[in-house]
Amino acid sequence: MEVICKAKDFGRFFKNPVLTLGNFDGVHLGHQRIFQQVRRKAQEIGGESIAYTFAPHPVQLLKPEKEPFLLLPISERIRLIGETGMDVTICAPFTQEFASLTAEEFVRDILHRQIGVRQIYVGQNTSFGRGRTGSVALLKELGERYGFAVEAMEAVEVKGTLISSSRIRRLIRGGNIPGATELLGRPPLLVGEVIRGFGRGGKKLGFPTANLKIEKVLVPKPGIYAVWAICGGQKFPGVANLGWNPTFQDGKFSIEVHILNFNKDIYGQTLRLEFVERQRDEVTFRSPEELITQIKKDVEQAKRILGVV
Ligand code: ADP
Ligand code: RBF
Ligand code: MG
Repeated sequence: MEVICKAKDFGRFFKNPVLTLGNFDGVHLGHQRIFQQVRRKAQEIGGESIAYTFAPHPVQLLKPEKEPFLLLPISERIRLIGETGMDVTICAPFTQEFASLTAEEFVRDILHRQIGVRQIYVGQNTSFGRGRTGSVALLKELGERYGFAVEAMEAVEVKGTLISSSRIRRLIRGGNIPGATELLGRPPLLVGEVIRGFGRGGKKLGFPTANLKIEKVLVPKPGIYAVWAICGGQKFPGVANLGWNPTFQDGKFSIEVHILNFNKDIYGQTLRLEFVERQRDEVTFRSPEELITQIKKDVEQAKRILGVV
């Protein structure tokens, strides 16, 4: 997939562009359904399928103090859009200037003049442009003027309830990983760089843990989780701990994973965790020995969950 992030590059010629517009946070099943439709149409008319998105998220620009709520950092959002088979992602820098475009200006200057869009697919309650006044109705009206078609897609339901990023956030905040996975159409994940911790996992406990530094995103409820850890293109079973290590009174929140049957220095590398199931709450043990006994049980339980006995 081609990724276009610089305003000056938006002007490249696109052949019969079929486009969808949105934040696509989570790249969930609803988004995936829209991408599928965009790709199908592009194939039909011999055109290019384009996802048009923005970064940073408007709320991050306008209210940077707000607690993180995004499901994915922008790099993962783009990577997952690529996995759906789209031809192009345009990621517009969401600047004050960009935010000040009215809905009409956005459609005329960007979608029509720059991209030359032929067909647009959006969700029914999509909104865009300054003051979020742009709607499906406005797109349809402008489509007649500028010569593109617009189709509003029905929201996707799973077991009778609508998929939305806010529902998925609630499930992840509550530690309900299977529930979130069902709506995402993929496992919830965290990505980060492996950093140094207190150097205690391997030496003191016999369970080294790769500690992650992540971007500002929503983190699952603190606790112990069965995960798949992806590193250097390989996937390993693991057991992760999201918490404050209260047994040691660090007072510092950490995201760490013990990778099973693994023994390599991976400091500085990028590690991705795919969450599978929450196992328990983090507890304060009276001694490191008691914690070790519990971690051994956690490892066995994680193996059963992941099916790697
Ligand atoms: P730190 O406090 O710096 O995280 P640890 O004692 O927890 O130190 O050791 C973690 C480091 O050990 C990881 O960053 C990784 O480079 C390495 N390592 C070796 N084996 C493993 C394993 N099975 N799981 C996780 N990390 C491992
Ligand atoms: N620390 C705690 O204080 N309480 C826990 O319940 C706890 N559970 C853990 C479970 C697993 C599977 C792992 C890998 C770590 C756990 N830890 C827990 C974190 C542990 O204290 C930490 O890995 C070391 O202190 C090294 O930073
Ligand atoms: Mg560690």
